[in-house]
Amino acid sequence: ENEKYHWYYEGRNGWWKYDERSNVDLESAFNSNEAQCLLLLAGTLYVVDLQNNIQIRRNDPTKRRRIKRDLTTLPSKGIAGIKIL
Ligand code: V3L
Repeated sequence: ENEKYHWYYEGRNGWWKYDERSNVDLESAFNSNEAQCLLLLAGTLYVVDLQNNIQIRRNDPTKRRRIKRDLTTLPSKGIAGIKIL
């Protein structure tokens, strides 16, 4: 699909796009007005808090990142840790 919006998580100096599967889950949770969305990212469980726009590692809540839903055309570092060259 060519969706207008995508979900992003914060990197060191810019934003990464979520992988497509996670993006679908986040869109679904967002459109259903759910408070949270649970994601399995590279074998690690994260809670995405959609009210405060943060992603939190479930087994270590000190590990958190800002997230945002923004235009798909936004310049980003890449997708889920895969860099755009
Ligand atoms: N999707 C994919 N990997 C993730 C995600 C996610 N939503 N969240 C965390 N990780 P933490 P720079 C990121 C990875 O938050 O140079 C990037 O994708 C995370 O990967 O402490 O700082 C890059 O691969 C990290 O490797 O739980 O911008 C990498 O950081 C690991 O999970 C470097 O990006 C621990 O993250």
